[in-house]
Amino acid sequence: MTLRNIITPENRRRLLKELIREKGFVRIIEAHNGISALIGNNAHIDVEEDGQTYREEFDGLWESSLTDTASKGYPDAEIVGVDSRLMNINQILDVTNKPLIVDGDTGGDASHFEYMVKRFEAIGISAVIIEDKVFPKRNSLSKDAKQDLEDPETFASKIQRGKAIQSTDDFMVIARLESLIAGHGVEDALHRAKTYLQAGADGIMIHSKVKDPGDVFRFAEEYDKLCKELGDRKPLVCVPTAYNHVPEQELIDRGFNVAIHANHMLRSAVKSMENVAKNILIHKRSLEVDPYCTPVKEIFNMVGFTDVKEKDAAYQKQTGITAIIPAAGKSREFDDPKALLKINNKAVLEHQLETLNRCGIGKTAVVRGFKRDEFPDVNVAYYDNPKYENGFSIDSLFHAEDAISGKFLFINSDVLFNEFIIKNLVDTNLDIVIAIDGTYKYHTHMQDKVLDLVVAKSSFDGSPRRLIKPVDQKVLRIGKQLDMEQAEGEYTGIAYFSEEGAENLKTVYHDCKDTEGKFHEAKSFKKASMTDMLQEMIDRGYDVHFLEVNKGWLEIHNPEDKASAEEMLSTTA
Ligand code: SPV
Ligand code: MG
Repeated sequence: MTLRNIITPENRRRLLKELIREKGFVRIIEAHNGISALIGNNAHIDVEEDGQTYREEFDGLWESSLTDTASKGYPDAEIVGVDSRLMNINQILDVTNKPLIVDGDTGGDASHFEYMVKRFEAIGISAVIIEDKVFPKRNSLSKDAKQDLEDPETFASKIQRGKAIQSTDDFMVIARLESLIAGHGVEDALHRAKTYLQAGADGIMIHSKVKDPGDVFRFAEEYDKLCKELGDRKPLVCVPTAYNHVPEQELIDRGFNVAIHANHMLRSAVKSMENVAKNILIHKRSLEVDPYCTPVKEIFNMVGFTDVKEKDAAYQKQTGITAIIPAAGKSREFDDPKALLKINNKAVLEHQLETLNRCGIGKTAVVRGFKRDEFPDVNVAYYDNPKYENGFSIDSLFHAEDAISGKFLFINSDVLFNEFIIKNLVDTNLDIVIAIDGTYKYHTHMQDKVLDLVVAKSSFDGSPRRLIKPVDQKVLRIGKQLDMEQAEGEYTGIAYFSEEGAENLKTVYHDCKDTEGKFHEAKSFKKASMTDMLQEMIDRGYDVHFLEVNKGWLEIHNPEDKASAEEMLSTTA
């Protein structure tokens, strides 16, 4: 889950203002660490109304000083510093994609606040709320803690200095009035609201610790008049912890734009943890607390462990595969083995290895012959075929028979290919599947070459081509002496064998090894190429599937191909 909630700091920062503007009212849930933030961010319910279904969720998150400090086992009295708060804030930002409002306590003195604004804005926080108490403040919900209010002018100047530091229009500095908390009444709150708005505050939060919302509502009514007088309606924020019997709609009707459910994620977790801890002590085992515990599987899913597992498995699928490249023979067109031809200063073999590495293919075996000593010192298992002139690619492949001990990719030494060809071949999960290209008919530059063509078993059932799956695409005939018009495509020289496919290939090879005379299109079995072997397997009833790729590969057949490969690689580098 965690990698799924992705947003840039810029996009997140502007969301709060946008949501308030669009919706008029936003609902915010407290978070104090990664997991509480994930839960708050992703919580939703589907509501049915008049035959329509719509989704209810929170619009953003509140990083509370009370719950941040309590989650660390500390009192809420500005003892925990900004750096420690930022650790939790960053956890929250890491796993969510909704706007975050941070409880900045008093903001410290004006200089402290300037630094706070700079740091908070930079990481994508949408708003900081600072309260007009004297540093170090005490939590506002306490019945009997001392609550010293800051001089309004001093607090206004702090707001002004903070606003001067921010570099975007998106970040909000919201002034929190503690007049009702300190017992100074609605009039004092209104006077302070006016002073702070005139100093540049982007909104006002009115706080109260009593059950009766009367004063808060009276303030809201007067606030509306004040804003009219000032000619600008800035958002009004409430924290309905003490008066939580008031329904959301009433808060909306009374003119509030933001309601913060300020500590409920931590309080509910604490209650549940206490209950669970006591019950394990009572029952001397944990069975009885199972109903109060989220199943591990759900936690795995919530925090992205399931995704990690799935990606590991997908990667594993590829790391267990060996690529085998027969590169022993001479070529008529070049002085060097094709594997060693330099394409933009790098041998074809090295290009192949880079792509295989990117696909997570763990092992590569290369069969050398001609100019064997010139092969580079790279991370492959080399096998040698000293009598390479007597044989061809199947002969070379079976010089590396040890490497055919599970799933493997057979790759001609003269093809360059993209990752997706390899990944798609492996993903077919088929026993034998070859990559073919159906566009060869349009490639005039290849007309000097005798192509390895593939004729498909006619299984066309009328469905659009793009809907046909590789499992339905079987090869009927493969080789050079086929009719181009009947052919489905050209074999790219890349084939994938599952464990079973590899076993079957070995069985057929050993069965045919002593064949006298011609072997399909080859003069002798020694001279057989992969296409001859595949034809033999098809004739024996094994399925050979094909996957159409149509781009992303290139065979270095002659100097012109080498030149186009150089051009292609230099433009995609
Ligand atoms: C917080 O959540 O830390 C607050 C709100 O500041 S209250 O605890 O109600 O003061
Ligand atoms: Mg607080």
